[in-house]
Amino acid sequence: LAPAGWLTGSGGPRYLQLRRRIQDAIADGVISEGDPLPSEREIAALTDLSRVTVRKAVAELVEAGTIIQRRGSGSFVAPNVARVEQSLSRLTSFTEDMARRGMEVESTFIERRVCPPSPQETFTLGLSAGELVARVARLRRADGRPLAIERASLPNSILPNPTDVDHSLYAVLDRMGLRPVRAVQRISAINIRAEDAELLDIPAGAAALKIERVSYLDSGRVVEFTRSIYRGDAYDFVAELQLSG
Ligand code: 16G
Repeated sequence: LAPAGWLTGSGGPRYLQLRRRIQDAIADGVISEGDPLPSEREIAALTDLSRVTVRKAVAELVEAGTIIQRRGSGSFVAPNVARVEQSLSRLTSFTEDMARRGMEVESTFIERRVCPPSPQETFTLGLSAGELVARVARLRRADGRPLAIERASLPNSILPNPTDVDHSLYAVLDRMGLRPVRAVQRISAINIRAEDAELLDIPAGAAALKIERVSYLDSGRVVEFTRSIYRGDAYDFVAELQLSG
């Protein structure tokens, strides 16, 4: 193993010194995004620190999101992801939001079919007895980076062919004159489950936002019930508040 000069130095409690040196090495570009970190054992050998000290420094960096640990393959410098700032007051689509930022959207379909609704879909979409639901579930990327998983359910009477959704769901609704004009959105914090984490390329259990959107036509009819998982490290939701009076 080549001696890594950036791992040695002095000042303050030992694990904090090590933590700072690793942070400095990242800030200075000595090691960058996606680079593997030497193993705890290697760092201990290189620095003459105990493995307990090394583990403590690394654990703090993992906690801070600077380092990512993948079971079986070690530790890596976390990608320094730019955050997307998203307004909470405009009823726009993912495609429109990303286009406004000059970003290119790609979607991978996870599910796109007509099927019997779950009780929650029947209730939320206000389906009549026997009415089917159209489901469109997608992994959504902007400029190649996976940002969200969106699972949309619509009354089959509104979306007869979910396979019509090849790019933007709202563009399809627009064409049919069924673009929602109002929506209620609920945002909650979650720790992402393993299968969603894998799709979004983040560690299982990482912080994420679960967003439920129920959208309505002018007539009051529900158009969509969408459950989305957004990466916690990629999104800021911003709302403007006004003093009511
Ligand atoms: C947004 C909406 C989602 C909607 C989608 C349509 C949130 C949390 N979700 O991502 O409910 O179905 O846009 O996007 O904002 P599309 O027209 O690009 O398919």
